[in-house]
Amino acid sequence: MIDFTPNEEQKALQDLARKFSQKEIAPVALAYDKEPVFPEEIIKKAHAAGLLNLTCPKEYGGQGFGLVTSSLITEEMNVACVAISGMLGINSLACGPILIGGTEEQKRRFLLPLNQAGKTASFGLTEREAGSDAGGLKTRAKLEGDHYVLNGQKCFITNASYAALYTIFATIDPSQGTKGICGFIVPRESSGLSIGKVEDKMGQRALNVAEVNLENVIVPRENLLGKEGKGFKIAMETLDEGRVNIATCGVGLARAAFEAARDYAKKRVQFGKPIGTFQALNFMLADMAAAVDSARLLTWLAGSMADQGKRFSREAAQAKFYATDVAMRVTTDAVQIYGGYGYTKEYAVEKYMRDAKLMQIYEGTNQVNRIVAGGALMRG
Ligand code: COS
Repeated sequence: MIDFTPNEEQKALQDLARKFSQKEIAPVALAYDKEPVFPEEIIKKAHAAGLLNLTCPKEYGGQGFGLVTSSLITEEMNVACVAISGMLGINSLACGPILIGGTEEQKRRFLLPLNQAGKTASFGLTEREAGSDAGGLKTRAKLEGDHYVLNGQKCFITNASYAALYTIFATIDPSQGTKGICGFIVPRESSGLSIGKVEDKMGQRALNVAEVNLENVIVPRENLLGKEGKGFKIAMETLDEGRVNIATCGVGLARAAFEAARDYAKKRVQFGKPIGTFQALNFMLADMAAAVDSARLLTWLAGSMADQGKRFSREAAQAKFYATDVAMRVTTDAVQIYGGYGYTKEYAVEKYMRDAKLMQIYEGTNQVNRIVAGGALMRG
């Protein structure tokens, strides 16, 4: 029997997340969009409410939830604001490499204090010349005695300005391609690490995205994740989970846009009738609702495979590209249903549409995610 009904614990968590996000996030979402600042107070409150580090095991200071439960919670947060929720959820991506490739000692030493203090981290893979082609990264790591020396630059790094630690990917030998890549835990206070340009973005404006400069950064040998050359696989496995999270963000955002458009279409009267009763718009709303529901089901499928310990790269990739394409389409349709008002800053739907665009680009463009899903189909 297949049951899509959340259990009692999941319902309580969903309810907690809904109440939290409607009280703490939704009222300030537009203000943060206008004037982006680090949502420190919201992070503190989310930490106190048990809404941070959802999938990190309890022994390392997380909540120990599976990906499906995490998705139920995260959807509620993203209905309120994807950018602020992105800042709250960043540790699942940033700390993923430590959970996947780290030793017990590394997990206790780095994750426990970070999570207990409610601090945030960053995931450093992307570079100017290595975006979709992550295996072509140029940041160098050179072993010198008991430490590595890192040199290079990372770009488009979420939460870079505020992270307490970074998981950084660098190569010990570019001629080895993906097999030369290593993952490192780099604390913020490491000398030679500095933050470069902060991006001024079209949407998701409260999501801090910046460059990280690495100039002769000394990283102790014990901060290497796994063995030398295993970094690329660690990064890819981290992105599998990250893509389920982004799919969830897409579902949350699409739901917010659909609900706003539906409510508006019930109230807005033209030609003597609510506009939602005209078939042209009524069919649009029906398509939007079906798209949100189907994106959610694909996301839960990927999450449930992960929770069962199965390989879920294909399902994660297809959920990511599908749900975020849905978010783009549904937010665009929401603006259309609002008409001229939808294009103004008076209503949230114009923010939704700007926020949606980034989702089709980050954690692997939707074209790259189709490569991942399509490749798996041909192999499998
Ligand atoms: N899990 C485990 N291993 C994986 C994996 C995964 N999800 N994906 C790839 N690998 C392994 C492959 O099996 C291969 O191993 P072997 O060499 O032992 O056979 C190795 O990693 C290299 O894989 P591949 O040949 O597919 O690498 P490519 O250089 O062709 O890159 C893509 C593949 C394009 C999928 C990858 O570079 C990618 O995901 N790019 C986008 C990066 C991204 O999402 N950036 C966003 C950063 S956060 S905003």
